[in-house]
Amino acid sequence: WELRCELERLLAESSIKSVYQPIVRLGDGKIFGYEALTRCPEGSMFDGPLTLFRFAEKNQMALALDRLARETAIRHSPALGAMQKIFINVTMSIINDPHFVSGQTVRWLNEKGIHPGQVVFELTERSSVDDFEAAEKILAHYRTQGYEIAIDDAGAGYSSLQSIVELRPDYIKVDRSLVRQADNDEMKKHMLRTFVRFAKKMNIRTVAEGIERPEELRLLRAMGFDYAQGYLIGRPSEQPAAANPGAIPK
Ligand code: G
Ligand code: G
Ligand code: NA
Repeated sequence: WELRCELERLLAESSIKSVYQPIVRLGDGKIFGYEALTRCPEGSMFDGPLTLFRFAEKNQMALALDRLARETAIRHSPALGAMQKIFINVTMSIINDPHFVSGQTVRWLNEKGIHPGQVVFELTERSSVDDFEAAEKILAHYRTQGYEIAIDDAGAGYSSLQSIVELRPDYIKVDRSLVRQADNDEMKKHMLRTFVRFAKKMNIRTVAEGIERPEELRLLRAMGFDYAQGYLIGRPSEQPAAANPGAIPK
C-alpha cells in the first residue's frame, strides 16, 4: 500500500531523476552517446531503480513510469553532437503497446533538438515478451522512424538468444557479469568472442558494459567490440563529464 502511494506520488510529481553514463567508440575513444539511468528521489522508499521498475510492472503502472522515465531522460539529456546517441531503457512489456512511443516523445525530442535516429531503446528481458511476432512488428514500425534497438544484459540470465534472433536489434549490450575479470577467465573470453563473431555476422554492433579495469578494456577492444561503457570510462552523473580520455588505449 505504502509503496503504491509512493509510486503514485512520484508519478504525479515527476520526481524521478536521470543520470547519464558515457558510451565510447573503441575505435577512436570518442563519446558515442550516453545511457540514461533513472534515479529515485532522495529518501524514497524504493531502494533503487530496479525495485522501482519491478514494482511498477507488478502493479500495472509500468507504462506510466516508462513514459515519465523517457520524458525525464530526454528533457535533461546532456547536449548531444549530431552523431551522438541517447540510450533509453524501456521495459520489455511496454513494447506490446503500439503507442509506447507516442507523439509526446517526438515533441520532447524536438524541444531538445534530438532526432529519432539519435535514440536507442534498450530492452531487457527481465520482463518477458509473450509475443515476439507482435513485438517485432511494433519495433519495425519504430525503425522506419529512425529509432534503434539494443538488447541489454546479453549473456546474463535475463536475456535470451531467442530475443536477439527474433528482435534483430541494432546493438547487443553484453552484461557486465561477463566482462568482469574476463582477462583472467578463459570461459568468459570464449563467450565474449562468440558474441562478437555472431554479432558481426548478423550486422549487429556490440557494446561491452561494466568495464572497471584497463585489462578488461584492452581485451574487449582487441576482440573487436565496437563500444564500451563502465566506471573506468565514466560514471553515471547528472552532468556527465567528458569520458576519461586516459582510459582508452591508442
Ligand atoms: O543504474 P543502476 O545500475 O542502479 O540500474 C539498475 C537497473 O535498473 C538497470 O539495470 C536498469 O535495467 C534499470 N533501470 C534504470 N533506469 C531505468 C529506466 O529508466 N527504465 C527502465 N525500464 N529500467 C531502468
Ligand atoms: O542493466 P543495465 O545495463 O541498464 O545496468 C546499468 C547499471 O550498471 C547501472 O545501474 C549502472 O550504475 C551500473 N554500472 C555501470 N557501469 C558499471 C561498472 O563499471 N561497474 C558496475 N559494477 N556497475 C556499473
Ligand atoms: Na540498460
